[in-house]
Amino acid sequence: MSDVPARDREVVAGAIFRGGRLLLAQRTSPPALAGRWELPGGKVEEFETPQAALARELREELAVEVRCGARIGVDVQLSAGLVLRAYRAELVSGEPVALDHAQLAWVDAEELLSMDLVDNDRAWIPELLEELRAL
Ligand code: 9L3
Ligand code: MG
Repeated sequence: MSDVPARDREVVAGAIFRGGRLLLAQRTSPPALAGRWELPGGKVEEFETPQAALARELREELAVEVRCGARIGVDVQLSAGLVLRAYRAELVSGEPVALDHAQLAWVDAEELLSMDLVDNDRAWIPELLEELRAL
């Protein structure tokens, strides 16, 4: 046993803005989250940076290349040892397609408020709205 507390494992999610809209993706799993909308992303692997993980996840899930930008919104504790963080993601190449989700949607500020977002991602609504309304 070590006296050093383990760092939280991180789940990264990407906020892609374009033309005054934000990209949301509709989950297919687990059953409790299927049908609900999220910022796409996933777990950071061991020895991987959050930035590299975001690029890998969005490549796997959306078939795009992104540049990971600044953090946006608060840290969301998912469970003991697992923390969810959102980052801005700038599209470098490719057009997002739903490889892992049911469908994608580009939403404006009003539409964001009407989407059935997963509970964890609702924590970021203030910053996402602020950004959308400034665009
Ligand atoms: N999660 C929540 N909001 C998000 C993302 C990308 C992920 N925007 C949660 C759902 C799962 C866990 O994090 O419980 C791991 O995500 P994934 O690998 O199933 O996408
Ligand atoms: Mg995912």
